[in-house]
Amino acid sequence: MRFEPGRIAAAGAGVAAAALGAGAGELLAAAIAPRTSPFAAIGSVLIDAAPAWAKDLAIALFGTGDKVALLTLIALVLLAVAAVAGLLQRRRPPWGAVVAGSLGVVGALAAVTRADGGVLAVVPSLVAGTVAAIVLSLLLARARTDGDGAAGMTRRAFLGASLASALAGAAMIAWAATREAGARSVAAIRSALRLPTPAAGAILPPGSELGVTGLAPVVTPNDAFYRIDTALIVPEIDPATWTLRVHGLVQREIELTWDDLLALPLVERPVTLACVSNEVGGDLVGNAVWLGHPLRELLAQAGPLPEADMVLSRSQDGFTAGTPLEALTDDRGALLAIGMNGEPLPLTHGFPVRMVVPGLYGYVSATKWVVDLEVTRFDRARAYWTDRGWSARGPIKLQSRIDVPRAGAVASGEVTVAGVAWHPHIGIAGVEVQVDDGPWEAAALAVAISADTWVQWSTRVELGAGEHIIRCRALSADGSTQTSKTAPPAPDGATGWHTRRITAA
Ligand SMILES: Nc1nc2c(c(=O)[nH]1)N[C@H]1C(S)=C(S)[C@@H](COP(=O)(O)O)O[C@H]1N2
Ligand SMILES: [Mo]
Repeated sequence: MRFEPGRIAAAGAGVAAAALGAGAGELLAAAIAPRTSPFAAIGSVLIDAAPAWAKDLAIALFGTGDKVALLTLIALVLLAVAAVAGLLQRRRPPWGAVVAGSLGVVGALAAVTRADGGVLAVVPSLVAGTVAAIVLSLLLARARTDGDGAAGMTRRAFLGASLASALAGAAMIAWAATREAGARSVAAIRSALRLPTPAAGAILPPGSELGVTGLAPVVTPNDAFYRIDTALIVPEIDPATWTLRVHGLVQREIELTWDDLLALPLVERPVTLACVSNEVGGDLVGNAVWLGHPLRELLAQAGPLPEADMVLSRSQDGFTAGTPLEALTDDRGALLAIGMNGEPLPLTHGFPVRMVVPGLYGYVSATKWVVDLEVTRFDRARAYWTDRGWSARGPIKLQSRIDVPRAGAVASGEVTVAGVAWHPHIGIAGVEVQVDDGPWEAAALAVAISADTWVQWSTRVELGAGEHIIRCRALSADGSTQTSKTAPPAPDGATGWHTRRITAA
């Protein structure tokens, strides 16, 4: 008997067809190039189009799981649209198939707009849409009026075909995802790399690490270092194919290969990196020992023209940052970095090459996977985040944070209060701590590694039983005191005093 699918069956057929289409698309993307994945293309477009508040919300809600959350959201929207396509195809063929097919067009459009897209990037999405449209029309094919209904299916065949499509689609997506995670050829190249030993190794002075339990270590291990970027799929760049072009307002263009870079003098410098999105008390800040070639020397080779005042750095995946030329040519030691804490840069932190500029927030300076430096002017070029309302200049603001004790209960009596303070490129002169509304008392500072790094601090306070409020504020080497005035991260960095509410028992 020919089966007339009801609404639920039709919606299910839509989902099954979309799953098979998506599976075919992801499979093909895995075969052509991971960066042509329809999901990733749509996700990347959404990330770039999202307003700042949505980005902040996603980071607040999901932290570094924000990307998984986004992919899940896209999958859910896709499933909903697919179910609607199924319903539509049942009532008004071929419009359901048209909707299913147009999902592929959306993916293809997203893919071509990517900086690293290329023409081939549309193929997986178009195939996905075509497969979904065909499978949906086949599943919901109506009996031809001139025949005996042979074009239709029995209930058993319909359910079997739908289930098989859905399972095959899911299996292909899973295969593509594990392949993406498993191939990791660039990860293997990275593991095998041995970086040259720098002429000037970084020296961590004794006394820079206080060793207080619960206090952020003075050098942040790579796997604990915060990660912020717009890359849904981490760029995988083989150093053998990496080049950096230095061009624009320069006397001589430069094209640098990985081997060229390794042959240049390398230095090691501890530098604290901070994200402009870091809330007061937040952990989007870390300190690492970076190995690299001074950008100042590289730019001197190129010879910036007198009218230049900005360097627009570009990553392989199209992110841009606009850095004041002066910050790259003065004596602060901005680096074209290849190493982080004695290892090649981790893939998520910019492998093989990134920028590190003491004193500037990451969004205006710390381009990961960097492939292009255009010497230009602030009145001519705009960068990724300045285009989205963030300040064009991004000096890191004076900040301090209490790490110990964390919010909650402590035993009353003498209590250790400890944290970190930073004003990169300027330096920290002191930290003061206040309990309830008492006087500000100076905390003891650890030995500073340099003005470019954060400094640990620690003190002991007397807490009687009951509720207490502990505040800290940093004193800068420039004579200023951390402001109590609160400001949100946008457009140029949060301010205010970090406060912990503690109950002593
Ligand atoms: N290619 C690329 N580089 C980037 C970004 C990005 O989105 N893409 N984000 C910047 C921002 S906002 C910050 S705070 C730092 C973070 O560097 P990390 O992830 O190594 O901590 O990278 C910067 N470099
Ligand atoms: Mo950032």
